[in-house]
Amino acid sequence: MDDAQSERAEAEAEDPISRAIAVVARSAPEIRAGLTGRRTKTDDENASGETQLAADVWADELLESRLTDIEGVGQFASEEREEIVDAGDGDLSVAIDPLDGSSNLQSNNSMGTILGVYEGELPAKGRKLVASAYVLYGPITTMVVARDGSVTEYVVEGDGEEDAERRAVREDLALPDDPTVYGFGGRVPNWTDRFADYAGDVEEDLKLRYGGAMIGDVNQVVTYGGVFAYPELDSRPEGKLRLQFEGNPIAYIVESAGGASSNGEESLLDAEADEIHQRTPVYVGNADLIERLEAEF
Ligand code: P6P
Repeated sequence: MDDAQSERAEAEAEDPISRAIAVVARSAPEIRAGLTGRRTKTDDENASGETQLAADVWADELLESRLTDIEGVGQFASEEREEIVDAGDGDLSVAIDPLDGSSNLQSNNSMGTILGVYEGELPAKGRKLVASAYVLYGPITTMVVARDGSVTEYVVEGDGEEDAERRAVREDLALPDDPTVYGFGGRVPNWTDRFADYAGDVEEDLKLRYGGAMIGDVNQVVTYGGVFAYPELDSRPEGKLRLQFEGNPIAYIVESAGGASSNGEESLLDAEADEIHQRTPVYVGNADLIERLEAEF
């Protein structure tokens, strides 16, 4: 590590937000390396009633121990845990989805880790985010970080044993002006009429890209432009995804990259946060596609 790198590392060591991001980056190759032997289902369910894989529990425990160790972090919350963890008297709260899309592990498809760093206590509105990031376990491991209005994509390299190296490959990342892809979750027969109408219009113009893990699908939108939705459903008007762990951090990234987000009425970042595991419809992507949705809802 040269002098500049060591100075940066020291600076990061001081700043708790940078340290939280660095912890997730450093842990990514280890999580990736640890997936192979942890594809089995446990007998337990998470707070959202989803069966946990061994990998969910393991990634959650790994990140909990490292993130709560950061001076300045006062609370830790995870999609995989019922309760918020008290981490001391820090002013920051970290909310994670340790292994988003873990059901894709069985089919060996992409998955992710999501991090939201909030000012103050949880549950919190998305406007309280001071940084957010996602790791994408795809053919390679990448990490997209939003902070101070700017988005950077890194390639994360490491064998899970050594400290990971993070190399910026796209800076000031912005959604392309011309959208080309869409990905809509939920079963079509369960879509509300108004979402089905919107989807019908979008499908005429864009190409379907839906892989069943939000991070893989959102990264398609961030890369090629378009829209991702896990919409309101007739059977589940509140949708499936969690505001604190998925909706807010992803909305923060997409809006920082020049896109827009919505819960059908307003930016996800303005949605009231009443309960740590509350669900929300999620619509993120190019601003004109989100404006069209809100105009039709
Ligand atoms: P479905 C994964 O379980 C997840 O939380 C998101 O990553 C993903 O977008 C969605 O659920 C997939 O849900 O109903 O298509 O399996």
